[in-house]
Amino acid sequence: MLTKEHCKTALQERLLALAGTSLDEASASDKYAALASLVRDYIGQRWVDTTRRYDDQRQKQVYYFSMEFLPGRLLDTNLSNLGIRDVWREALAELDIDYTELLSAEHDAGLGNGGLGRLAACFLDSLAALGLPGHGCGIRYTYGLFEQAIVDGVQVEKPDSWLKDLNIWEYRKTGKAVLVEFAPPLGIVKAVPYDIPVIGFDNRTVNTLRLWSAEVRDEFCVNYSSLGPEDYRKLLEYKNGVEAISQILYPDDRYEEGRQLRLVQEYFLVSAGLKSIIRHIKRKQGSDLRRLADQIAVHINDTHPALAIPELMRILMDEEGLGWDEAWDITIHTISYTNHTVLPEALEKWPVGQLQSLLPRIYEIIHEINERFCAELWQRYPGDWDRIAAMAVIADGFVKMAHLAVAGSYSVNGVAALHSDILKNDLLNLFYQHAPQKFNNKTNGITHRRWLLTANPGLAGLITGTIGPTWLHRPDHLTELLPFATSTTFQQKLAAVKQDRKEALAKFIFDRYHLALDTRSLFDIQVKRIHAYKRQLLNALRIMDLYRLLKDNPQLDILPRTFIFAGKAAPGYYLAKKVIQLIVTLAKQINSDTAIQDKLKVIFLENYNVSLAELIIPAADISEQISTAGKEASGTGNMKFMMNGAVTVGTLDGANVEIREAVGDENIVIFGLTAEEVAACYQTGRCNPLTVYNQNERIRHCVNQLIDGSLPVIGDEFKPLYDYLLHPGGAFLELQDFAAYLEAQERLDRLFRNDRARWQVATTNIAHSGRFSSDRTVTEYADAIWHIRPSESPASLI
Ligand code: 26V
Repeated sequence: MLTKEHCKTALQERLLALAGTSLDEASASDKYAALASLVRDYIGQRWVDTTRRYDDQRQKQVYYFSMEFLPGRLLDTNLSNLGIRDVWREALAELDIDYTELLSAEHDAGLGNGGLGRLAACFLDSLAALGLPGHGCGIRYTYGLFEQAIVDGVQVEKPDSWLKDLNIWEYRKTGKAVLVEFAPPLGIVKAVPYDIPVIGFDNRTVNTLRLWSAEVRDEFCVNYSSLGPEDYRKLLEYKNGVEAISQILYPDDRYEEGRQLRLVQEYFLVSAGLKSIIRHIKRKQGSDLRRLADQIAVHINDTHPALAIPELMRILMDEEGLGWDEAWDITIHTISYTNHTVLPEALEKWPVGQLQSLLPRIYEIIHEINERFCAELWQRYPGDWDRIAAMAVIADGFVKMAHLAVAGSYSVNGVAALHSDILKNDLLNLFYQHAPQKFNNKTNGITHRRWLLTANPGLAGLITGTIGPTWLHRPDHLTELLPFATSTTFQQKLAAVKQDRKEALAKFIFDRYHLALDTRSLFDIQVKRIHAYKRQLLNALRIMDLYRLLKDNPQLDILPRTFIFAGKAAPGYYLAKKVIQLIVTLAKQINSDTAIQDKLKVIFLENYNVSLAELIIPAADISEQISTAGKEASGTGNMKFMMNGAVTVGTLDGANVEIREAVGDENIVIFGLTAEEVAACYQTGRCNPLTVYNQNERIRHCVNQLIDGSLPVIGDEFKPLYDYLLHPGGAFLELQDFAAYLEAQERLDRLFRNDRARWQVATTNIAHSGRFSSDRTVTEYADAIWHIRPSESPASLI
């Protein structure tokens, strides 16, 4: 049993040993490093035991292959999962150490762009919490997603050198390196794994996130004496080329044709990952791989790791000597695939020539997969050339990665019910007709431990104080809060928690931006990547509308609102950057205008990442989830907000549909065109934004502000946004949904005037958020796709 006294002595000893410093002299990062290194001590034995248990029991294990993992900071979660967070907090307090400040010394692990990478991190947390044998496999990028700053109103990108100080959570496993082979000039590259422990909540499970780093081979440069100056240059060039593989995360969540380094990264990940898994299996369970699909499951997070399919074929045939049919049977029973987007610009396809010259053998195998697949289709649909061409893995000079992923896997899933339906009925309809049994839905989830327990300890405490602690293991038990939705005492406590979080966010904003917020105003928040389809522009337009109404009538009776935005734009995404510039411009104009009596404030917070999300989301009154219906595959921010008692205003898109189903119509504010209506709009070309613009004066006024000199910018800065909005068929139906959005905002205004109703809605949302815990999601994957079981029964939990 760890006591406060133990903690205090241990920390001081560790500070001496690690930093050679006493407590009074130690910096926040010294203290962070000392505490984190103690946590390493605590988990070592459990990690070894977990690995041994899986091996001894010959547990089937799942490997989650993903180009992105976005875990954020780990110290707080690790302490919490180990059950020693409270004792450490108290010990630190007695030593006069500010816990929050100590936590801030950790650099976010930001190895992902957004939802897809964060989902992978939530899944790892849930796998470990459920005692399930499941591990992550990714790339150890030297630079994570860029840091965003706003300079003169526009986004600038700075490198995120998250490894410049020691990364305390990783264990370099030199002895477990493998070789990955490319065609010359790249040739053979060494892949070195760095393992990060993934600690289960309140159990003894410690799983592994294995991140691969690219290095030159040891044998590479041998004979120094014979090297001339030219050779040195070449050597250096080669070394840089190899190391570039794991240098940067692509900061774009859209596909750009033929990015060679990206393809190199994708193959590097899958080849290193599969080789190390197979080596492990052979070592522990013998060299016969014919039962591989019963021993492991390999899940590919979108198509980015889809080369796992031909790579597994290659290993089984070329290295293990199996024939095609046997190898194929194993492969398509081992690999499962999740699709995360229907946007055409995010669907990967690689030029044949490029794949062929970088990975000749892999291309040969893909070619054969395509031949056999097309032959199978020909049997089934004789003469139907159009269908076969539309389904082929190789077509028009490209390898279509989604087609490869579907053809080479036994399970294909979408990430929310609506999205999975769109896959079946639209994007992958021909594949669905061909193999309906492969298709299924797994609605996303988020870990309630990070997004409620550690991000919002006040709310977690209130919940436990009200219904007891079972929700921590069983988030579905949060529904026990429902009877308290109308309780005055509970409502008052909930209001106090929300107020406290709003004040914490306001303090951060004041310290950082010198902007004072009215914490009694409604915090109306949209935080996520900046994308046209997510329609931050629609949000900005209604702020422009509201501002104009207030200017015309300063006595207008509205509830004061604070509009908070955050999110990164891909560096090459011109329009997204313009949207940021517009929001920053609005902030400048509105925040300094005394005529509106502080009724509105706007702020764009820089560098949205996991840690900032943990500060922002608990402070939200209103959660903006306003994408064009049918475009947001699921969304996961929507779940984080509801779990923290915010009211959603949203379209019937992604998981919003299921959130509405869970909470009921009266506890969410839905507006706008449905996915079907949107599809019809695009198909018939009936939805011309100009029609709306010409017919609706209020909207016209609003859009005109972009070009008529009302905004404090010089020149035509926002003409591109104006053109975008009015371009027939080009936009994401911002104007078509505008009136409905304004009406939805009025509904919200009415709701928030009624205190009792508003806290009832908030409580109801929290109570139903258990359904959106990733524990539920991961359990569904484990049961229906991976067929893995927990290795310890709940009874044996510590
Ligand atoms: C696409 C690409 C294309 C190739 C270049 C690199 C790259 C990197 C990222 C992506 C984005 C994949 C799509 C994605 O992030 N989808 C989001 O997944 C979330 C988790 O399922 C889901 O909640 C969001 O709705 C969905 O947009």
